[in-house]
Amino acid sequence: MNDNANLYAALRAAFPADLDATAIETADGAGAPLYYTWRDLDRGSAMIANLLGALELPEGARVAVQTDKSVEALMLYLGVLRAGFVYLPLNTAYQAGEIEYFVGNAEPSVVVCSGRSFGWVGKLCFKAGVRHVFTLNDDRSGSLLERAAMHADAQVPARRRADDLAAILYTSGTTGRSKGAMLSHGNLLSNARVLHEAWGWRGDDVLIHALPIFHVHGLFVASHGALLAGAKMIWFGRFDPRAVIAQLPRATVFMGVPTLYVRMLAESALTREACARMRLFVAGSAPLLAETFAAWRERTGHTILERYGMSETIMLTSNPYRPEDARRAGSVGLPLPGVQLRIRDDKGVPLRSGEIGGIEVKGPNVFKGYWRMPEKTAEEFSADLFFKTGDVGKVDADGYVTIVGRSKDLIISGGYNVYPAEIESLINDMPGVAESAVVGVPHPDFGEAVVAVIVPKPGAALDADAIVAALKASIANFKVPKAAFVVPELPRNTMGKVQKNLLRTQHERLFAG
Ligand code: MCA
Ligand code: AMP
Repeated sequence: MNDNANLYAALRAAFPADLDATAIETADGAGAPLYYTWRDLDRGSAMIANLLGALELPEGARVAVQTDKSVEALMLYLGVLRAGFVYLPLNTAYQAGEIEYFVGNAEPSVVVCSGRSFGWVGKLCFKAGVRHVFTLNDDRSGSLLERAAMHADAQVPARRRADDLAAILYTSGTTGRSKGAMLSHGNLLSNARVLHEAWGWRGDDVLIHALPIFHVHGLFVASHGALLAGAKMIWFGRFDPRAVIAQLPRATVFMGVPTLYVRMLAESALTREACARMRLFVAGSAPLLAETFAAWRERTGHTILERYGMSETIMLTSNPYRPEDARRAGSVGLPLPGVQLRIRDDKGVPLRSGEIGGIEVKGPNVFKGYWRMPEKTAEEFSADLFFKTGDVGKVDADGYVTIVGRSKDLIISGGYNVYPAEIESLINDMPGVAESAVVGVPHPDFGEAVVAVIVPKPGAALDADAIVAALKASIANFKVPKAAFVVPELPRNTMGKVQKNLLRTQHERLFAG
């Protein structure tokens, strides 16, 4: 069996000897905590794998999942890996238009959604030819578990090669429509092993898991970290700063996007005593402000370890674990072992240390390409097969990487990515709109907030609030502009290109104070 590169086989091999020890303890919800043992994870994921195995799905079938966070949803992920199919997680905020695109593009054989969205998800899936639609709720109900319960609770992980596809994560990459980043079992396992070493994971660690499990940060970095260490997780269905702080005295590791740290700092219960047992706070997915880094150190005595990654690459760089004072505010640290990282200008000329240019990377963690988009894939790799991240940065003489901006037109709000082009095209299609520009401006809670600037057609009277309300009805809530303005025209340069930098400057104090 040891030549099976199925990621689940490696995770399972790391489970502790005592399978009756607690693997996951739930920490929110009205009721008492639930305790899941390692045996529960193994048996639950086996039953789901056996159910999927019995559906006679084609090789490489995609299983798309849009469910609330629950331990059973994690078992579903593990079950898909075990069965050797391809896991496709979807943000719970996505609405019909967004899901329709993903289903049409990925052509999943199985879709799992929550019971409350079955009406519309089921309808669009059956229309698109999806054969199996199951439900899974965060209270252990739904047709997925009912059906899985009829299957055996033991299963041998399907034989997979390191290069075989394990997951597809939709991201907009540098431009255009959402693209499915194809990650292999080998991509995921090699990165998890590197982080295991780099961050000193131990069997007696206790991870507070408070991130969603439909993106790299919560699904791979956090869950794989704990599973591969055989370490316990305290599991939050949703982030609640007070409830998380109440669990800190029992924990050793926490991971969050910067917004989570900002919200915890706003609570007086966050103290040195509360963090006495903690050994590691990790931040990423969006820039951590130097002031948050400093305030956290001041309040808790701990230095946040910032790292940098992407859906296409999983984790790329990390500040040092030891010594703690080698972690730098404003830097994402050093390339992880096995990752080659270079800075080049827009003509492909390599730059020296301290010079600013495009960040390009290569390594066993870098994805296989975009799902069914060979041209897009080719565009985003250099001739010598470095992936062009679309992030702009520099590397200091001592190897520390700093991200100074993005060449891709991307807004990161509370750790979620928003592509201005998507929002602009929806606004531009509304009656009376001539054109629009969507920009990100500083926001104290979300880091960046989405702002729309809209130009009416001659003679049209536009209501900015009505435009925002219409967007709210059709797209994921985190993409909806926090403010919108109707203006007579957009600022343009002599080439006729919209000067978004001027709009950003104009609105940079909108959410200040
Ligand atoms: C919620 N809202 C937001 C966001 N989240 N607005 C802008 N940006 C957001 N991220 C709005 C909703 O639209 C709603 O507005 C109101 O806030 C309350 O919604 P609710 O769902 O209750 O919000 P919340 O529970 O407080 O969520 C905030 C959050 C969440 C906990 C910060 O956004 C979150 O979990 N973010 C983490 C994202 C993440 O895991 N990213 C990792 C990506 P209204 O009331 O007007 O409707 S992986 C990645 O990037 C790479 C690979 C990496 O390096 O890790
Ligand atoms: P995603 O498409 O969700 O994988 O988001 C990846 C992008 O998030 C990267 O290309 C960066 O722009 C950004 N990102 C991730 N981690 C950091 C970080 N620590 N600092 C700044 N930006 C980050």
